[in-house]
Amino acid sequence: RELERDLRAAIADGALTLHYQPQYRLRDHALVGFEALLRWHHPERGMIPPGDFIPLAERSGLIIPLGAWVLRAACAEAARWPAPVRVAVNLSPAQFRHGGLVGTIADALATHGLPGHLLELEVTESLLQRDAAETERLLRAIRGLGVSIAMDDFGTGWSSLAHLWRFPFSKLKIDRAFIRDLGHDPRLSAIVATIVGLGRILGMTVVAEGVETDEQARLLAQEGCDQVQGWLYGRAMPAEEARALIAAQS
Ligand code: G
Ligand code: G
Ligand code: MN
Ligand code: NA
Repeated sequence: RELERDLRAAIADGALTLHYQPQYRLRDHALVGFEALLRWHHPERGMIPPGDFIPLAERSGLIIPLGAWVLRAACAEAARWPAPVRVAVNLSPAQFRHGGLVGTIADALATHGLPGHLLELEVTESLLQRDAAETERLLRAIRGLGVSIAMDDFGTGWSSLAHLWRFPFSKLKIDRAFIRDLGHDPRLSAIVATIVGLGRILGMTVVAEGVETDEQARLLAQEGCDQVQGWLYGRAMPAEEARALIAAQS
């Protein structure tokens, strides 16, 4: 309860910030995007990681104003970047159940003058669990804004291939659970190769998350993975650092 009150205040007084983790194309190491990740600087408890307050925000309904804030802040930032690099924003299923999501996204783009193709939204497999028809309608409306949609944490959730193929995803993000032991168990290389092949057939870009070692990167390149994200390449960083990184590469 107390944390909920604090979170409500944090949204109002700017105690929340976004950090940005870089994403690279594996083929030529071009910087292609950043994933925006929430950070909460709590006055007494210090830095609270999103895993500790996103669930609370989802339960309390605060995810609606919070999610709208994240969309606006990410679009505002990306609109100022010195080169056309895409920003990815995580969405909770609750944001899809609440009316107004498509309008919120359109407003965030329009307000800051960010072209739709420079925004990507990350959703998890749990989104596909309920009311597939309505979810598909919303995803298509979002695509209509030029915005791309990524399936996050792919392979860990309710990964029904029956749904995957007909939803308008442009990207699959292989969950880091698969990447962690890559190189220790050849079956994981086979799983990665299978996801890459699936992505290719469905016309989706495949990204590996949680890449920490050169060996993992080597195996991912060998299996034809398109993009990478992880500590090997860069941690989530404050906005100024992300901007400097883009400027340095362009
Ligand atoms: O930054 P970190 O790896 O601790 O993020 C933990 C989790 O919190 C990730 O799974 C990420 O998807 C989620 N998360 C981070 N920022 C946001 C956000 O703005 N909205 C939502 N819904 N989830 C987020
Ligand atoms: O949206 P998602 O839950 O995938 O958010 C990404 C999370 O993964 C963030 O909390 C981020 O801090 C974390 N992360 C990003 N790169 C790495 C990595 O290379 N290794 C590990 N262990 N965690 C990572
Ligand atoms: Mn994500
Ligand atoms: Na993820």
